[in-house]
Amino acid sequence: MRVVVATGNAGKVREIREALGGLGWQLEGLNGFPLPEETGSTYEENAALKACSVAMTTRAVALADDSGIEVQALGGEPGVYSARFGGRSSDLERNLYLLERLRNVTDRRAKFVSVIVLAYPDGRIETYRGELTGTLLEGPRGEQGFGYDPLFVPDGETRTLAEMSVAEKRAIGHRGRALEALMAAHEHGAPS
Ligand code: ITT
Repeated sequence: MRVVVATGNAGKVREIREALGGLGWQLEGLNGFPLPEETGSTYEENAALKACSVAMTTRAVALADDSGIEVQALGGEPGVYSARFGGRSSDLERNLYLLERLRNVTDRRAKFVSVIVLAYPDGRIETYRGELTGTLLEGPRGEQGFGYDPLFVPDGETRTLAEMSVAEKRAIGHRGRALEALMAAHEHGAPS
């Protein structure tokens, strides 16, 4: 099956390609197709907006991810607004802003959420969700991954997500879990 990966985030593309290799799908990039504005208030809504818009414009199956980090001490912020946290425009600036917001805060608990939507040109959609709980460090560690990975140590681990390979992050991570559920549903063809 031909599937357009409807994201402009290179880190997501790497993780999605690595995880779905075994399905034998032909994964294609956006090739200049625009993504719609994320006007939803949930990951599910925003992932569906992105996947449905690309499925309709390309007439192909489209896969989108909407994700974010929810910080306990910030009442769940930034959540669906993680890509625009504090109005900062780069991963580095957002990480510095998050550290600033958490200065002198001892409760460092946080949770990553990833929602994957597969949309078909006929309007059908499938939704898969994965979560990962952990704690936020007081400074970044590691060069791999993207976004808030250098600050986040998953529960039960000593390394940050940015100190793990793509395969290691997939095995325990939020996006890996959502993609795992998608793969289980498609093992013997598309779910009916
Ligand atoms: P697309 O909409 O083009 O897919 P985006 O980066 O704008 O890309 P989102 O709106 O879903 O995607 O924003 C999610 C943000 O949450 C992302 O930019 C990161 O800052 C953060 N994020 C999501 N998943 C992450 C992960 O696995 N590791 C680190 N940060 C992550």
